[in-house]
Amino acid sequence: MRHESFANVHFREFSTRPLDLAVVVPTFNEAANVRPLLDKLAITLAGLHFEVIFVDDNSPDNTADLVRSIARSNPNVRIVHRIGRRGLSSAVIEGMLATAAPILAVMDGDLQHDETILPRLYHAVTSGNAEIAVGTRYTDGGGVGDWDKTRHRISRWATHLAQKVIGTPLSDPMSGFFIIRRETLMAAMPNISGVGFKILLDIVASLPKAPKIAEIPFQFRAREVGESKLGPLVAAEYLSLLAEKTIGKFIPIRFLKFLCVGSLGVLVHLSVLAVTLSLNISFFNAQTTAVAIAIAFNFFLNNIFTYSDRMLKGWALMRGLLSFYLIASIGAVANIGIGTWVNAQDGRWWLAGVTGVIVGAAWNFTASSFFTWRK
Ligand SMILES: Nc1nc2c(ncn2[C@@H]2O[C@H](COP(=O)(O)OP(=O)(O)OP(=O)(O)O)[C@@H](O)[C@H]2O)c(=O)[nH]1
Ligand SMILES: [Mg+2]
Repeated sequence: MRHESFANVHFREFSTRPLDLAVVVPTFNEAANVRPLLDKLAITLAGLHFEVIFVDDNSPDNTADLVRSIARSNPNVRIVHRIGRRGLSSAVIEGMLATAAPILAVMDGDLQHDETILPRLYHAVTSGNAEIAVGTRYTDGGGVGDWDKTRHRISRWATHLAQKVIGTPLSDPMSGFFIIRRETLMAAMPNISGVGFKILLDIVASLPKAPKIAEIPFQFRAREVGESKLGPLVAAEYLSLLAEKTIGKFIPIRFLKFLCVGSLGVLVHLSVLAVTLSLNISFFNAQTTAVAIAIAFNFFLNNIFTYSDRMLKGWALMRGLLSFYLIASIGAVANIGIGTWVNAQDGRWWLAGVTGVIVGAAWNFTASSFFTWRK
């Protein structure tokens, strides 16, 4: 079998030599691409002592089992198998932290990245010219193959946004194909966000000082087997990453999301109040109904938006709703109590109102992140 030869030759020749390079490959449903990728890497990287680490999020097509079966007879192939989690960036981070190699390559598992530029990327970082070497689709010689107009436009727009918002020097900040020195990665780690799918942008924006970057153009190949994972979630997580790398330095993005949901909750509250009052119900009953509905609205929206990474389902969802009702009730008491106290001290009604709201929101956020959506 073809890749057994990869196993034997590779291990026999290099087992006494220290590791030069690790290639980290995030996968989700890429079983059909695993063997072809290993064969291509064995040819391109012949001469280097490298290992390939697949990080698989429990793909239904059993990519992880396949990699494990190859790894059994090939110590240069490894698997990090994650269960109950998704996300390309966090997968890549775990793969990079799971190896001892001094130089780390990251590439997709679907054969879209042209592996033949890996030696040039490797040379760029080992020669001392760069700390990060990136395969780019947006300089002369690079390209995106047969993308349709819409995808092209979205990608260009997202690239501009990253360049404007973060001021990154990368021509292709969305690229998932690069090689980085271990020290450079470790310098970025304390600030890394790990959200979403754009790990290169995350790393570069997390470094305390601008890294030396080399860019090497390549043609992004068309995907032949397997399915793309692009979709609205990828787009939403991209915007979250940009927010985290900008205003996120001053205020937690999760708290901002919580406040956005809370503001919508106020609109829901007022709408329900208006409708119930128009039905000739007493104010007390109308207000109680509005509060109950607004709290449930906040809970469900926070569950899919603010805490999408810890989303509650089934019975946990019901338990979460109850705990959120309890927390929000305490928040309301704190809001009223503190507001009344400030009003008595200061006399400015609006200041008292705002202080009550801030204290209530901070309590709701902190308590619910500990009890309702605990990690
Ligand atoms: N571990 C892990 N890998 C993922 C996840 N999402 C995508 N991947 C892998 O990351 C790589 C890039 O994902 P793709 O869906 O191919 O993204 P893309 O190349 O930008 O998009 P296409 O051109 O449409 O293929 C592939 O190897 C995927 O299998 C994930 O949630 N977890
Ligand atoms: Mg792809």
